[in-house]
Amino acid sequence: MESSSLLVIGAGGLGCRWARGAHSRVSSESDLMLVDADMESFKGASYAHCMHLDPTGTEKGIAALPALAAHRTISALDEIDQVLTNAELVVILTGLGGGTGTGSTIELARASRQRGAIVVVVAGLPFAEQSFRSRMANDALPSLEDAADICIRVSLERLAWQSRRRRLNWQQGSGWIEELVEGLISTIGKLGKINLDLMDLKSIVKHKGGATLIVASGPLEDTRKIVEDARRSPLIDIGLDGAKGCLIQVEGGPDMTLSHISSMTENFTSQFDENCQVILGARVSDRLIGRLRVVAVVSGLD
Ligand SMILES: Nc1nc2c(ncn2[C@@H]2O[C@H](COP(=O)(O)OP(=O)(O)OP(=O)(O)O)[C@@H](O)[C@H]2O)c(=O)[nH]1
Ligand SMILES: [Mg+2]
Repeated sequence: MESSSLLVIGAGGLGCRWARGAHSRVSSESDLMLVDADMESFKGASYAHCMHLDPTGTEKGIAALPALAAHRTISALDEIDQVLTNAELVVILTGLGGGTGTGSTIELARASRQRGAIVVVVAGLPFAEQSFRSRMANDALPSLEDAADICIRVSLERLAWQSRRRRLNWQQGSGWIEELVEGLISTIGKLGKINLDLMDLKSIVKHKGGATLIVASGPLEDTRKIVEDARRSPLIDIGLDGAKGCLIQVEGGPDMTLSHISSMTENFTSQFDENCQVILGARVSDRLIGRLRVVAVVSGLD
């Protein structure tokens, strides 16, 4: 797959921070686009396609005005289109509840999809006590879910809580987001032992209902523990039981055998719908000796 067929987009302040972190892990196989009304987000990112949604050049954001951000995104579509032309998979990261990310993400998702790309949105949801931001986020979610193929909600509260529990600061919680994006892009973008590709992802995302993305890893001999971790997603409280679709990639070192792969897959999918469509891929990576990693897109959730 050509590098330009995979595109990571950050929208708004938090989205750009997440996207830069995620892209740094997959920079050789994907492009990066940053969209914001605040120049701060582009500092030191000359390698990225930067879309500055501010005609005056003086703003620090479009607080509380998603509609204005949407309008400015639409006005910039000619330029954005040049980056989207070859994109087959577009991953958009954003934090909902501000003006820029909330307003532009919907338009970016819509435009990418219209041009034939599969669109995965990772959307951070504000803390419940930020009632104004939460309301703005909730108002945007239905259109966003409609515009994207998969919309993965990430509770910022849960992210912060998980980070504290593991004695990381809030910013380090973004490591999980980076791992999700890296997992997705490396699953789709690289050749594996059993290869997965965009057609597989397309057939999984068409199942109706909620969807989520999961990454977990652990020692080769303890697939049960890895599956337990995978089911307890750090990012959002969502049950996987009864899932109707699952694309799963198992990655391990040269010491991984077919029995590791099948034990992992059987464990992971055991609570899913009996007619669940499971698409399996596997990949060997030298840096994973003694370890296994699972990356999964699970769909058709109630
Ligand atoms: N906990 C926490 N939440 C954050 C942080 N930064 C952003 N957020 C959340 O992420 C959401 C989006 O914030 P930003 O990305 O800064 O907003 P934006 O899209 O740039 O929008 P405007 O600046 O208003 O145009 C907000 O609702 C906040 O709840 C942070 O450092 N910590
Ligand atoms: Mg901002």
